[in-house]
Amino acid sequence: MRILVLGGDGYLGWPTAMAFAAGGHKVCAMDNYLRRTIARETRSDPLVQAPNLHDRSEIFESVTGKKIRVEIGDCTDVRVLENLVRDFCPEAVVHYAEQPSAPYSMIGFKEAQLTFQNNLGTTFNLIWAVINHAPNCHIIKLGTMGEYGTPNIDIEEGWIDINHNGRTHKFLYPRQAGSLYHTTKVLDTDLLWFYVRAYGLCVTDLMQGPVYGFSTAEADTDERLLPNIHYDDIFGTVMNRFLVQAVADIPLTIYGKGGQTRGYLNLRDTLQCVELAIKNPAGKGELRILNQFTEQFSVNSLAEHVQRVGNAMSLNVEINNIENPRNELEDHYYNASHTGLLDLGLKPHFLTDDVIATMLERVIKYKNAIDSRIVMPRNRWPGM
Ligand code: USQ
Repeated sequence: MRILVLGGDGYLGWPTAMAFAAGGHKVCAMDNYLRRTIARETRSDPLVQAPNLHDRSEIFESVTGKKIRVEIGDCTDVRVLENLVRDFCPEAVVHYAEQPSAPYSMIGFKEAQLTFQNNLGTTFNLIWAVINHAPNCHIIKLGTMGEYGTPNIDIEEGWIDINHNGRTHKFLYPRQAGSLYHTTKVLDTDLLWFYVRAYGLCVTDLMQGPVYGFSTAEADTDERLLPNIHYDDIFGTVMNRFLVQAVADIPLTIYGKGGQTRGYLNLRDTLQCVELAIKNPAGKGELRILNQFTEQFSVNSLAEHVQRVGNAMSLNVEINNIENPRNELEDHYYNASHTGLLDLGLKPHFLTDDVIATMLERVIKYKNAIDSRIVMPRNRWPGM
């Protein structure tokens, strides 16, 4: 298939591009280096500085013999995106081209505006590029479990039947996100749902939880192909942060009480899920929503697990409940359905002791590169 990966330089975008190219698909990876720019501006550099996208693609080709076409361009410019879609004629587009950090989106007006304009702008332009130049193309959009927030009822997979005054109708499950970043994803979903109804687009919205891990088939062959490993307070997701903290002798930074519960998944399972979505496309005129995670954990349980495995490896892992820089519930009900991807054939890689030990070993190799100044939260979110 011809697969276009928007945001192809990202933590998930680059491994996705490699996985499809390795699988024999024709892949084009597009990126405007927004994450690299923000990381530089906010002093949030990754553990290993990845080669630029052209160089990554050359290294990938030298290792595998397979090609990844690279386009450096900004999806908020509709002409750039339309030209690419017209030229490449994708049968599937995987859309990661968004500012992905909740903390960044909460710093102030400039950061909120960038997140809002970039995230909504890219989705809107992609929709129109597909309508005009590839109307049968399957859009696979990376949404987030954070769209649902932490309601005091079970979270369904995208949709819910509402019974009102004796009549029933199916609606998008209610969304109430906790950051501006997550709210842009709510708006993305509404935008896609409108254009699915209006133009019969074919869309899969993947509601993904926080991802952890750095291991993929390609990265395990050659470390120059590693995904971006962020551990700072802006781009680092909680599990990756804990792994780096454990290696750097920094007590694990549990925000507040640590009862915050989310659905987590291994990076390898992100790749599986996206592949399953592409192999089993949504129908024409369908917005299919799949909750993309494999296991639910509280922050406390993640920290205790890393501590136990780390200490067995002779690391001296401590835990510290620090003041929560975010505005979120720290003790709440959480029970989210996630059967759709399992039904499509997902075989989860669970968070076992071995998985944690392997990730810690990988981080230990780069211990000297850890910058402890970028670990603690540097910005407080506004209160209510
Ligand atoms: N947390 C800590 N200590 C830390 C970092 C985080 O206790 O040092 C807590 C947070 O307060 C939060 C939970 O861990 O309650 C998860 O935080 P996170 O930074 O791993 O995840 P989040 O900011 O929600 O965002 C990440 C990705 C985002 C994706 C989202 C999925 O950056 O792109 O959409 O995970 S979800 O969380 O399900 O919305």
